[in-house]
Amino acid sequence: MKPRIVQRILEGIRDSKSVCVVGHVRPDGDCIGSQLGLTLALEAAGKEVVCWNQDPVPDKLRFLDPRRLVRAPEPGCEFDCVIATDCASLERMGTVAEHIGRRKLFINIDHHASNTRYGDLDWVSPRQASTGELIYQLIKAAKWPLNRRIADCLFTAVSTDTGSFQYASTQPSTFQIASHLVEQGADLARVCHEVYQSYPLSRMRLLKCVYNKFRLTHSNRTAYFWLKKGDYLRTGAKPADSEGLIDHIRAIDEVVVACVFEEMEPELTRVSLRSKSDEVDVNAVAGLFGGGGHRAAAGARVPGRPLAVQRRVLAAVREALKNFRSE
Ligand SMILES: [Mn+2]
Repeated sequence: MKPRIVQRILEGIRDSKSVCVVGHVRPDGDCIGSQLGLTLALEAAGKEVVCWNQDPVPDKLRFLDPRRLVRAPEPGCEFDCVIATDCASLERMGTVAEHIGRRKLFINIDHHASNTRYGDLDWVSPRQASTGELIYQLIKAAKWPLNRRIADCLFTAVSTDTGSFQYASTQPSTFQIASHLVEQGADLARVCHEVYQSYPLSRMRLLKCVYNKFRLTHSNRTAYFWLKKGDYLRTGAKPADSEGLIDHIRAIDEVVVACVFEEMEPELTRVSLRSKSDEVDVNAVAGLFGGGGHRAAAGARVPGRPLAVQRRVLAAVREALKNFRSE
């Protein structure tokens, strides 16, 4: 059984020759895996496809893109169809949004509850743990062939957005899809090695400074740390190396909410939030600052002086923690 929206998306794709697949800034495994998996599937279905992201593929996901299909956007292009994957809003696309105006159809495929439904066709399914699962369902519904390269991309998407099948968002269907992907030839050992077992030394230096600097507040229910520009300079780490560092403080027993403040500009802070409790919705907290995401993982970019930003965000977290009842 195909949901109506999937049928309409497939009709739109069928009527398109040129397609542009786009994703969000600072792409993660779900974004890159979904973008590339869909791009490869569309290519195999005979479409002219380009795959755009404002930012380059993070080093640890490069193995998914040996042909370097993911490129920076170019001006002056025209498309029959643009498909956004894992992108909660137009703003999340960054500069890509400026170059996709000339299109006939705009399709939005995503699993963020905060999605602003900016497409002509919006398939937003917050129940799914990853956008990769939606792309898998689309490929299956279309009966496009699913080769091992596509399987690698989609497995990476599912695996990374579920924290290796650990987050509460993981459903029985998540395992079923992952199982099909392994059947289709997804190289589990390769994916897990590249994604989880090979970090640059610079990231470990950054982690060292996280362990030195993290703070606890709200009776140890909130843990947070700052990443300043100087931390990157000193350690030689890249912004992509900060991915997942938050899990190290999230993992502290007493902690319910983990928070990372990252200096983007002197008066612009990127805030990442994680919640370990169903009762504490960090998507709502991020929403107060113009951001969004999921109940358990969300973020925002907040203007203002760093310490003022920290004070406001931690105050909002404290409010959200009032819903938390420890047993
Ligand atoms: Mn995602």
